Amino acid sequence: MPKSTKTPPQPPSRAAAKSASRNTDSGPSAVAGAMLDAPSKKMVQVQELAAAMPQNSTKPAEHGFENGLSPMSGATAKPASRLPTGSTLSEENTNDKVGTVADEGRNPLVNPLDRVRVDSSGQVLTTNQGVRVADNQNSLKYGTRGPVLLEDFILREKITHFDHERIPERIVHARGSGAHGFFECYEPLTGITKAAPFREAGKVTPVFVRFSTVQGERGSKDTARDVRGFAVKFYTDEGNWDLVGNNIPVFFIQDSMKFPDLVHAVKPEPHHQMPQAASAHDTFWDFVSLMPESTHMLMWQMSDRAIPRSYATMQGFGVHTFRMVNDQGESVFVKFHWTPMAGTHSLVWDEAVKISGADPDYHRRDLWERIEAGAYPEYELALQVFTEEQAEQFSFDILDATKIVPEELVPLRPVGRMVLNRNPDNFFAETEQVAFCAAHVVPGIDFSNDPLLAGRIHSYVDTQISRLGGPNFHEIPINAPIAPVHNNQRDGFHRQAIPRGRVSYEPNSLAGGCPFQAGAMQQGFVSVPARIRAEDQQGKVRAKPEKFADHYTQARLFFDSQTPVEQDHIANAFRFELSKVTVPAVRERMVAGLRHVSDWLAKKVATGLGIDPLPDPLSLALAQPTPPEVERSPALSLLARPGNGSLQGRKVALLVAPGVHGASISAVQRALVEEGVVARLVGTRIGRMPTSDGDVLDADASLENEPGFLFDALVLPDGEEGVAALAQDGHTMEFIKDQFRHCKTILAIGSSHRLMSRAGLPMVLDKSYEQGGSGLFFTDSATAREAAASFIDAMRKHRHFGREMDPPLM
Ligand code: HDE
Repeated sequence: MPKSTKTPPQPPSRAAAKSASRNTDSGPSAVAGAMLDAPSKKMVQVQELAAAMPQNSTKPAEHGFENGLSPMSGATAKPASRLPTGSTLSEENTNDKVGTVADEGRNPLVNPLDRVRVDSSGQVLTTNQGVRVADNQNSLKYGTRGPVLLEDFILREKITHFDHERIPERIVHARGSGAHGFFECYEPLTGITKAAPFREAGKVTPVFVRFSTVQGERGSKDTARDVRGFAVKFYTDEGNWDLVGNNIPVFFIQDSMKFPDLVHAVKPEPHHQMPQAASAHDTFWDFVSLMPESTHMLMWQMSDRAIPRSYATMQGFGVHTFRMVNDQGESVFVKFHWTPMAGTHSLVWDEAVKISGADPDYHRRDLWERIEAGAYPEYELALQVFTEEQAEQFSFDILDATKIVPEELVPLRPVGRMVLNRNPDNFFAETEQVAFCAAHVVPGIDFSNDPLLAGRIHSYVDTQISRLGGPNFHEIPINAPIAPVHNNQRDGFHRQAIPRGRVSYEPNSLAGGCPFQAGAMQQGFVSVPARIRAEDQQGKVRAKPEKFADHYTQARLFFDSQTPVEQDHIANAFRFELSKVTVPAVRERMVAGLRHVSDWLAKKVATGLGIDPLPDPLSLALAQPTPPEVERSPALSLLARPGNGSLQGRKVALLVAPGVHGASISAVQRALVEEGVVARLVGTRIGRMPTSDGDVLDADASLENEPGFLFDALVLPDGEEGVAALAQDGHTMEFIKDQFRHCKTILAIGSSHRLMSRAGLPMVLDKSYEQGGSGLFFTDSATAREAAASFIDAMRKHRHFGREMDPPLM
């Protein structure tokens, strides 16, 4: 063999190494040895780090089905020091702005919000550049009466910022309110899921929750008849999990292909932008009456579920079937249910309409005030867990979002509680900028093949890009996870992270392979290799499974499971909504569809709309659906969940005027406050007023500014002079009538029974009402405190529907 003439690379001389280490292009063939100073040390260590990964050792493992089930962790190499992975040697030059060198493995964007919370107490006003503003009253002018100068950078900065203070509102769910809180797990669920929040008993995970309406714009009323969003962001220690649900467990449509159509139909009509925050218009009913799969959802939407009393008294649902996955990779199907500890409690329609005028912020205010008062809204999370094999036996398809899994078929398993105990500091920064996303899942939670869910997995990230101005919305503090974030995504509008180093790709050797893929062993997210049933026909198709064509069985189940009062309310809601429709054919088509739910319902609605004779039922997409497992589910009634009896956060009006009897009204107020009730003295005017027994009461609300329908119950005072003053004020009569009409608990002390008669209550003299069976109580001043106890107990029933009349007599 001929002797090689090639000379092995020689380490450079000290001078050559020093020189080479200062270049950013080209370089010598060998860099070992001569470590004189930081640049040459860095050059040497970069070479060592790169050499430690001579090839992409995990490349072969990227192939094959098995790897898909359990991907490998990425290869890493440890640098000799922090030098080779840094962007710049000048990082040691710190100052007040750049701060210090990044701590190893740190990403402060995922730290608590403290780092961005601002408190201006005792601080001087500045511009956005931190320049102190000497005069915040005047623009810069040429003389006191001269023209304003373009040079006024302070004015221009202020106005420019103001010009851009609004961002596009959410296309749906624009109107909403949020709160921080926590989720606490009752017991480890590791048998079914490895998801971080369910790993151990007592484990606490921070959450941010946003409740919303769907149809109305950002400034619209809270008490519209509408579905409520119930979106929970869990900041788990393994990443953010968003359970973006609603307060109704089913949806209008079965495939995301129809979502833009649904939303276009329900939103204000495009030509005149009316009506705001209402589904009671032509295009909505035209669409849904042509989409029989929406019938089940319509039953819920026409029920009192769609007009909750408070966010604290409504249920929440994940809607779709999801999967849970354990450490062994075994998966089960799961449905998520939130149940309010305070019980479910709704408004009645007449009340909702009036509230929307007097207090469009009714739910927002209620949520805020409850939290400020320490009456924290609390919900229990329960799961319905079932296997793929069980699901295949069900009479309905679990991938169909217009179907529930009845509790009688798969019981609820309580797994934890959520408490909302912290109001945001800033509505815009937190509630408006929070970006929920149905695609945000963590290891242990996975999707089913629900075709509605699939569209959502795409939609939410996409919408944030235009709403929040680019792809970096995850860095907005409210959206940033508490779990570490390290990846090679870079740049884009409003980027905040300042990544150290020059590596923004993977595989790499120049950052020692970091950040490296976690693989299955280090809690990386691995999708469940969802099974496709052998008997299902394979191939790409645009079609629905057969059971999706059963449009009415569960609509019937829901309707038949309601109490008579609730059935009446549903019929009345259909009547109201359809009466607003201007096209008779649309009304008739809807009534024809209702015939498949209940002929009683169809007839009642038709009568209310003057439709006679009853139209023939619509033709069926599936003539003989599989018989259902369950035909009645009492759990579907709102009245089935009275809650823990707590009255915290409920509002009671105690009417006052100069000359009322002070001691008795104060005694009742004390009893109410002890229950956590917000008991307000509502006067003929606000302010102090003398009582007949020599005391002074201070009314903090007036009959004018807080009308009767804003309160959950009413107390009328004793005292001749005071009662006479109240009787002179027409507001008092409206107050009493609304309280009566809305079936609320009323306590009349002493001579105030005269106010009830004057208001025209028909049954005041009927002794049976004295028993409190209908929530009306009469007492003397001397026994007011004892009567308060019965009054409070009756309030726990929320309402006394025995008094309800349609149409109302007054
Ligand atoms: Fe949404 N939905 N949605 N949705 N949704 C949005 O995301 C969408 C659906 C729900 O408080 C949008 O950030 C599609 C069902 C809530 O910020 C958007 C489809 C359920 C919220 C979007 C659905 C929901 C949204 C608008 C059919 C109950 C408010 C702004 C495939 C399980 C979250 C935004 C918050 C918001 C798309 C259907 C719940 C456009 C395409 C079903 C609670 O991405």
